[in-house]
Amino acid sequence: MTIRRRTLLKLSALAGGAMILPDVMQRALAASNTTKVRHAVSTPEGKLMLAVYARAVGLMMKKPSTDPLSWIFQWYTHSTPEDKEVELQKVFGSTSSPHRQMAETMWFTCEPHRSGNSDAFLPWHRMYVLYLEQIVRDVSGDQAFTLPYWDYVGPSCTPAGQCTVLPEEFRKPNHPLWGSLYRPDRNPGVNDGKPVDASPYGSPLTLDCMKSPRYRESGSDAGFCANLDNDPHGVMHDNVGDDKGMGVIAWAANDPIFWLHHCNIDRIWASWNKAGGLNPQDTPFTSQSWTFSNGQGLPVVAKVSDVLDTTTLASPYIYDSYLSRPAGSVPFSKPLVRAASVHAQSRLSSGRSSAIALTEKPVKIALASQLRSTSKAGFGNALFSATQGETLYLTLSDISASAEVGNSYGVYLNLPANVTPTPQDPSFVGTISFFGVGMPTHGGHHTSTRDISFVVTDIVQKLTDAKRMNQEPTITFAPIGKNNVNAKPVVGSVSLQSS
Ligand SMILES: [Cu+2]
Repeated sequence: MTIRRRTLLKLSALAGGAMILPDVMQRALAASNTTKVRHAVSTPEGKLMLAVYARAVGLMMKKPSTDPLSWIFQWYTHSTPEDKEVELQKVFGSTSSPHRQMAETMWFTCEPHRSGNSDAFLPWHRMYVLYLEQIVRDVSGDQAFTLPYWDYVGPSCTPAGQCTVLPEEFRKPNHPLWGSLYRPDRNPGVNDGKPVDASPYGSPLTLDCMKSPRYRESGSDAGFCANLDNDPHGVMHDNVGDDKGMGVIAWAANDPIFWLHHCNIDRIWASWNKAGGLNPQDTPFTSQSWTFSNGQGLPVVAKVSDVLDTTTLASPYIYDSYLSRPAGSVPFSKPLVRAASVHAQSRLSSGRSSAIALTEKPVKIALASQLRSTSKAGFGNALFSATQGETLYLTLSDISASAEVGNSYGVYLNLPANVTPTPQDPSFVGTISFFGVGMPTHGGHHTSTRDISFVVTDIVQKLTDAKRMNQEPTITFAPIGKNNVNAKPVVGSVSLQSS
């Protein structure tokens, strides 16, 4: 103590009377609003945080469901397993209380999936994770806690081949500490340590969403937010959970891995911003707000404009590492997309609708184009000479379902008839996740649709070189895992465009 006081006096003298505190003391004084660091769960720091999380989850699971700090209350904030009114009645009966009022306001507010307000996907989940993190701090009594993230994609994903294995702490049902992180409702093999992206239940996780230069849909590009919502977000949900777990909206947030997954989704957003991606600034977007519970169980209203930058929040945070955009990314500097020139499009067949119904078997459709390919050059070369170095997009619009599908579909370009669809095939383009598509909205039967896009310039080049692009293209949709046959998954339209 003496030493510290002396140091302080000396520093004050040096600064000519101005108060300068040694770093240690400054940090102590500013503890409440110091920038905190979120760590990968695979690091020693991340493991320490995971132990705090596991203890807090166990405590939250013991709290009554009427308590905003309980596990169920937080899970239901995302979505209720049954109709919201039914669940409110089950938990609160017909009595009115401040907590019931909070539940009425907060439950089932996963805005993007509930209403189809897809731009809100990232800010709503940033808030959801942020307040859960505060609750864990208060429930555990550890104010230094930060939520670890599951680093399952990208070059920092380590150890190679193992980073898509569900961390072992989530797979120990009878362990006194880690048991709270276990859930049985996961796809076959996931709780045995099989990589979640492996066939037949899993699909590859990518950072292809970061190739998008805009947050929102723009021309042929469905935008960073919608593409991220699909892959790796939705694909990971489908990879991990079954229809009483991560695979469907209603149950997803009951699995403790949900939060580490969404922490990584938040990191991908922060990484895209760091690389130069701009968030929308219009008032209809930035003024949206939702209610959450703080660490004391009191309601707080969070506004989108407050959470667009993690470093300027009331409780700022950064990540221990960020991701770079993958090869083939569309430059941010590229001017806003003009009316895209359409080169191939799924054509109305004899019926009135061009919608493509997906089934439990692979479905193949042909794209029709006005582009005339000479037999010598082939379609691929004709396409390249017509588009002159522009980016080629495969855009899937109006993806819908009449109920939650519970799995994904692999998308293939010009897959030869005799070839079995696997993600290792050069025709593999990416994955459509139906996570969150086909969920009935609260109080109604409306289902939201989704648009997604893939940058396919490199794939078209590879297929052209391999002479797989000689004819007008075909698209194959192959199911991954087991789907809900009653869900009627549909892709409204498909187009291959340049912009
Ligand atoms: Cu999610």
